[in-house]
Amino acid sequence: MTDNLVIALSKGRILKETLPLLAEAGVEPVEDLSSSRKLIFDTTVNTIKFIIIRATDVPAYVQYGGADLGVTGKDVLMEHGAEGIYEPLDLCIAKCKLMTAALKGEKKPTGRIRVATKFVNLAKEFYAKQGIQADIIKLYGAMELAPVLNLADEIVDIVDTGNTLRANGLEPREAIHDISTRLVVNRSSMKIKHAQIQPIIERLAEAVAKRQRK
Ligand code: PRT
Ligand code: MG
Repeated sequence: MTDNLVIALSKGRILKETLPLLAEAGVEPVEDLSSSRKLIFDTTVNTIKFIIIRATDVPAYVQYGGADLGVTGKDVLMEHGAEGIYEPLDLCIAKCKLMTAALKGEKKPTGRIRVATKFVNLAKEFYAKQGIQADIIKLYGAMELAPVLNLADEIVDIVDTGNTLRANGLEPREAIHDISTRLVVNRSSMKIKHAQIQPIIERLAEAVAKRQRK
């Protein structure tokens, strides 16, 4: 008996880099993802389906078994928590850093600090470890605006080139974590569908290793 496998892919910037790796591992969508409004897609392997969802929703789908496998950022995984989720492979794509940033040249406040971020848990943990009292303000995007309009003293956000920070008069301060995209697997799927999942992990690992050698 063959089981069906659902792989949850993050739409947005990760998707473009994920599809070539999956193609090398032998799984490709049978139709153009970008020109469709569908959320679930057949692939060249008739037992494998892709779902295309927000990066931040991938951990929940994988944790609760809505999807057997998933692809999302380490930032998203750390913020969500790893319960019920196995993380067998670093895909080494969409690399960036989770950092604090503040207005250029601005001194860090001496007492409590106001921090705007969408990474509430990671920010709390970071400032707590430093013994700094932080009031966390949850935002869903455009974190860079918060210090400019004096909503916050610092932000915790993803930084790649640093261009977005600079364009808004901010500067990077402390690096919190190195981030890249990970393959994740539902823990019980890993046991029950091991024979199907293990070869996919291995072929993806090979595709990643090939890239690293280039
Ligand atoms: O859009 P949505 O709310 O669904 O989610 P999202 O914006 O998090 O999705 P998406 O597709 O933009 O990013 C998904 C994942 O890509 C993140 O979770 C990271 O793991 C990874 N990633 C890699 C990045 C970046 N690089 C990145 N540069 N995610 C976001 N950025 C943003 C950053 O937030 C900032 O606004 O790009 C800007 C900074 O880029 P630089 O080059 O100007 O520093
Ligand atoms: Mg986005």
